[in-house]
Amino acid sequence: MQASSLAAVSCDTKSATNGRRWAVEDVLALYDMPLMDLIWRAQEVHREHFDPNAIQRSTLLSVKTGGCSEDCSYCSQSARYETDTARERLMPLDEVVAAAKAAKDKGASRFCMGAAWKGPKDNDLDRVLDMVREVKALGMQTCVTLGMLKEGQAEKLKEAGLDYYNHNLDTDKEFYGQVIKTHTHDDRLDTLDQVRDAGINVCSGGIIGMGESRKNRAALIVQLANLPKPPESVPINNLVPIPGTPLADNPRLDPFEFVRTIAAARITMPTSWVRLSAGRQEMSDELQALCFLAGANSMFYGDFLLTTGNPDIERDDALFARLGIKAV
Ligand code: SAM
Ligand code: DTB
Ligand code: SF4
Repeated sequence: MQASSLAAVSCDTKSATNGRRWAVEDVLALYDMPLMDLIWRAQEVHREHFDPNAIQRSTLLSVKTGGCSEDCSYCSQSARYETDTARERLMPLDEVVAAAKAAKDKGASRFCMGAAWKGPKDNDLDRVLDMVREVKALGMQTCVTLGMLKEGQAEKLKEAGLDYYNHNLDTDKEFYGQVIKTHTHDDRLDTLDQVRDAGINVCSGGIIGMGESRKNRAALIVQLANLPKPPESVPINNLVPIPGTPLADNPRLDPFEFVRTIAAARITMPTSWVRLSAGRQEMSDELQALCFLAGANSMFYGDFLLTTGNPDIERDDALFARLGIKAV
């Protein structure tokens, strides 16, 4: 490795294993590296732990859409903003299972069911448990994102066969209150503890491009990497601007800053799957390839995310073929 521009960064690749505590300054130093050096460093870490030509694919389904009590400034599903997203009840089980089967047939290995709740009521959770059992029975990995959990709910999800619970920290604790006022960063951490204690894999990441500073982005990465155990899966979402929400007209982030964030996640969480998440539809194939080079090795696969679009399957399949990437 050419040491010159890398020397300023205090940890070396070999010691960047899970268990290390990161400081915001360490991660800011990663962000400050020349992009080519940063990507090289991320590649080194990536290749130590993963096949660099394999990408995991999850398909998302919004099983309960809109009407959410929370005020997350980016979200199409908050009842507080006038968006184009129509409110829908919890989907019937057979429709969810049919969607999961279709996703499996198209080549997704995990099915992720999302609900626009602050958290699930016990009777709603019972219906989601049936969904988890039936999707698991198809031979797929299961994931749900249902908001904040109450005591005992994570254990029920584990018993039903849940593999992953997605619950993002979303942004730096310092910036959180500027984006969301109806719950706190500590509330999010509390649910992550419950998920971890129940023995479910943790999927937690964030959104960038919401007007946060680079320091806020570095702090988010640090807060994820310094969890007692880093999340097994780390989604990095680029803000999808939703008309009607407070962030609708937010200035777009420099795409290279997105790539840097992926690289920082890869380097600080070497054994985690880093997911190139929302915002892919607006990205060129070349930008996505740069994200994979920076260490992203998982993505959402299917024409829709929750309420917004995702690249269609044909485009993704063609991209994988052009890059020589295999799906896992
Ligand atoms: N209500 C649950 C919660 O907040 O955890 C689950 C659903 S919520 C829509 C899941 C995640 O989607 C959020 O944590 C956020 O990271 C992401 N998300 C929502 N709207 C987004 C947007 N407009 N752009 C990018 N990511 C978004
Ligand atoms: C995650 O981090 N991103 C996904 C999933 N977890 C649930 C959701 C992205 C939502 C993008 C906006 C929408 O489609 O509503
Ligand atoms: Fe509700 Fe989740 Fe959207 Fe926040 S991000 S408004 S909690 S659905």
